[in-house]
Amino acid sequence: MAFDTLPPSVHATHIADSYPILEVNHPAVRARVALHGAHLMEWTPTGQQPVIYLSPQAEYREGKAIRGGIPICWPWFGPNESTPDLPSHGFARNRMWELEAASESEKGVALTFALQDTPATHALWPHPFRLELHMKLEAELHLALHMQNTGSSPFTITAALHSYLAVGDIRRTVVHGLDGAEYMDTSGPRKPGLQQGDLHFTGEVDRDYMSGSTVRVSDAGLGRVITVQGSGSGSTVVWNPWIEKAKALKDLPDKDYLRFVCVETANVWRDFVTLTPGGTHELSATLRVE
Ligand code: TA6
Repeated sequence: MAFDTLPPSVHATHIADSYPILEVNHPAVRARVALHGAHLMEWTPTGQQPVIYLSPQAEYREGKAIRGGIPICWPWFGPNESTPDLPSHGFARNRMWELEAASESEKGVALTFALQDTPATHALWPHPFRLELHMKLEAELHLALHMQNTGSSPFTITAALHSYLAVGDIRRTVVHGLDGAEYMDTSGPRKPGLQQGDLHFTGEVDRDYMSGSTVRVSDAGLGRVITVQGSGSGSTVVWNPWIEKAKALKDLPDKDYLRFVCVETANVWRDFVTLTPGGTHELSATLRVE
């Protein structure tokens, strides 16, 4: 849709050359979304501090994923298993999406973005597809990634809504809701494990959990709890890079590993999704803060 027909609370601007973003200034919520990746950069319900972490060193150029926010990992999560040279976490987060719809109500703003296959995506992955990302930016945040196989042969995907949740201090942050879940530790050579009790952070954590249960992130630093409730998902990824891996990420300040935890509503590991021709799947997440 044309940017000159946006509802009054939504404003289009550029954060860098050829890099449009939408800014939402609504009585219930402030938010920013990049067309690149349909990438949510900010979600701040009125009366709260930003709920989503965004790196002050994030780079804004086509083909480079924004560090922080909520990257859309699709059609594969992590390294591509058969061709490791392909971009990590797929290509959906590295391409310009179309804005298809924007509306507002007294509760907030709704935006719909779309991405379809092109010759450039076929060079990376040979399947016709259509993605729609439906975003509700309100006192709660709702993201629904709708995927469709528009081709004539089946394909299999893995995916994640890679939410970077802002916390006051990772060392005083606890993730609840994964007790008893089987996980694959991917911080080094893959190692299976079983979560016992709540998850505390005393070093790097990079785990794919076989659990689609609601997760609560309690953050003693900012004195709040963020709830992540998924649907269409049987897996959850939790990541914090800790000291050494944070230092290796050029687009992240060294100390900012203290300021976020990724809790990602996912379809990963054994929870992959196969779409037959015409088939659809929806992966969605609702975030609340209290
Ligand atoms: O979700 C966890 C993870 O897959 C980690 O292994 C870590 O590398 C992170 O995502 C960030 O990946 P990126 O490609 O954005 O640097």
